[in-house]
Amino acid sequence: MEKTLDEKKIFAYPESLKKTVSHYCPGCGHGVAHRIVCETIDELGIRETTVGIAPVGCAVLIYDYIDIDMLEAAHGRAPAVATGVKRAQPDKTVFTYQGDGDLVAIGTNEIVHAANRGENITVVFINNAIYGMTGGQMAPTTLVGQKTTTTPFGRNIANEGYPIRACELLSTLEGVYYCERIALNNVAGVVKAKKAVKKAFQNQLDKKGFSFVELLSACPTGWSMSPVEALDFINNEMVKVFPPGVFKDKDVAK
Ligand SMILES: Cc1ncc(C[n+]2csc(CCOP(=O)(O)OP(=O)(O)O)c2C)c(N)n1
Ligand code: SF4
Repeated sequence: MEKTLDEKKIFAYPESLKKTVSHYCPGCGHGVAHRIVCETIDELGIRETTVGIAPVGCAVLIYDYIDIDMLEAAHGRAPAVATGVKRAQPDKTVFTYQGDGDLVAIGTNEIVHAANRGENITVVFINNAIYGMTGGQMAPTTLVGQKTTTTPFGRNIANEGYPIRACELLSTLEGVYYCERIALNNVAGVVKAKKAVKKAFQNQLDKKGFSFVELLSACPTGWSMSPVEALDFINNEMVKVFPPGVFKDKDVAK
């Protein structure tokens, strides 16, 4: 049967997303997040002028999946590399794509200072509450009581402290223009995430400043869950600690 116009739009394959097999596990949130970034780049018509900075973590191979210019940064250093690229080539649209181990563990210093400087870059932060790539160790975002390979009895506040909330932390900084968190666990979340990522890129094109989007993302392998259980975990547990919402939007504050 001939597809309707809406169906054609939904099923259209983003030009920027390479047609290749990915290494991500079944049910992993990275694939959905990649597609959201690619649709955004295509819709804004910035494929030839965008530079992405890849993280270290499961998304280290993002440059194999997104058909744009990309650079690889050392673990956690993507905001510093993005700063350099953007300052050297201000006409380029520059974004980082980072996991929670990358962004709020080894790279905490980098993200805080890039945000505080108000760099006109876009950050897509994938919070899956664990170190996925290296075998499911505790991340700063691991929930209290959550079992990981380094907290086999569950994260214990007395030993490991509390989960770090990146949006709450960064939104206190004057340099941040826009900061939003979305749960990537159902269709409504995917639609909201697309809107937020597009806004974060558009802000940069409009020279508004530092824009940050956090996506709560499933890691079924690291969490030892099925893909469906992992989506439920986001819905039932993660959002309690990391509530979705807009933490800062200077457009609205005006
Ligand atoms: C300097 C340095 N330290 C440690 C590592 C090992 N390492 C690779 S990925 C990673 C954690 C990645 O976790 P996250 O950023 O949450 O991404 P995910 O794999 O969950 O998507 C670590 C510690 C490294 N590659 N480089
Ligand atoms: S380990 Fe987790 S984050 Fe990494 S590819 Fe698998 S599901 Fe995705």
